[in-house]
Amino acid sequence: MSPFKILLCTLPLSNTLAQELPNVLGTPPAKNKEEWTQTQRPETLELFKKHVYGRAPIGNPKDLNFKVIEEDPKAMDGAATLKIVEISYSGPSGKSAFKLITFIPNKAKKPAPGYLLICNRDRENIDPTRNQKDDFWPAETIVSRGFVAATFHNSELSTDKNLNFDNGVHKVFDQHTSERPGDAWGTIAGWAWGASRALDYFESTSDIDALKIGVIGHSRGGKCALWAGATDQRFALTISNNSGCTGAAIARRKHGERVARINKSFPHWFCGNYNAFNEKEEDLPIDQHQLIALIAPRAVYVASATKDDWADPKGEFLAAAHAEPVYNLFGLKGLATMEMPAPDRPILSGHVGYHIRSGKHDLTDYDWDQYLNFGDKHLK
Ligand code: GTR
Repeated sequence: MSPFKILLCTLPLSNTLAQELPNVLGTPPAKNKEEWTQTQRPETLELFKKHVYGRAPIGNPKDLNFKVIEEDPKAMDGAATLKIVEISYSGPSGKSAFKLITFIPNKAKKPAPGYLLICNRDRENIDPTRNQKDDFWPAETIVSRGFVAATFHNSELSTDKNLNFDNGVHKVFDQHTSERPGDAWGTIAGWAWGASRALDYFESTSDIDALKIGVIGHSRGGKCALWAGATDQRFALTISNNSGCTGAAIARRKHGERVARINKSFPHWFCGNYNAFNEKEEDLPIDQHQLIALIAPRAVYVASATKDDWADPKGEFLAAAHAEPVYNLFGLKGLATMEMPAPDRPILSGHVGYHIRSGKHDLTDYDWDQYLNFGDKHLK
């Protein structure tokens, strides 16, 4: 075995890790849910905004507009109504828009609960004509289970190579000064902003229940779903599929993708201030278990895959597990275990769900099955 492998095997176990992690309850630790909600939660959120994801310059813009541009009441052989909605907005540097695809189950009682997928893969994965189908977004299955299947493509909010922040939400709202503020939002926060605007649309329509929406993303989309769930408390459920570094994985484990590497490969995903922690994860004022805690008392699901070492499955599990004290403040059970389950043995009983699927970095039917089962409990 190489020395590198030995090091990985002796990474901190959960007990020692707890001592190394910032206290999930904040400083001083919140003693009850009121203290958490009024003081430590806002402080924790602020630390993530300032040092990691950046600050969104605007919430819901005054001129946000929804326009149904396509409608088919007999989509999916009559099982669903398809509505494609153009969500448009303007700001100091112009205007922009993105398309929200929604399939509303015709048989379900209205307003219906649903899943909002932040799509970061090719558009074929979210084909509204359904000529192309992929496990990444099993819209027919979601509908058959009584849920709205909704999605948008992240690039319509900000392209994945928006290095100069010159398109989408960044073009419209950013200051465009010669020096970009260190806490200016990155593209992950820009996509999360789009998820919140989709939720604004759900609030405006009578067939979708805005209070019963699960926001879900895979990988970079999973990082984004977690940030959306943390910043927008209207999301009833947040699902992180293989989100890895600066998603669910504990940064201090320094396992798989690390802060320096992600900042180098994707300098536009997070805010400039995040670079201060390159090779210095232990200096971060927060760690990712606190991102999950920000979602409490709402439901959250974290999923890993056995062949996805780059995303550090154990670190993803531990972040979910170490959010527990905040759920307990609300009298709720989070994951309620410090023991990582065997592959394909989902933990679905509390307000925090987890599984590690056999296989590679991907969003599959197996993953969706667990999310739909979890949604049956938390969204219906
Ligand atoms: C990788 C990146 C990961 C993950 C992944 C993805 O290249 O290192 O953080 O986000 O891309 O989005 O598929």
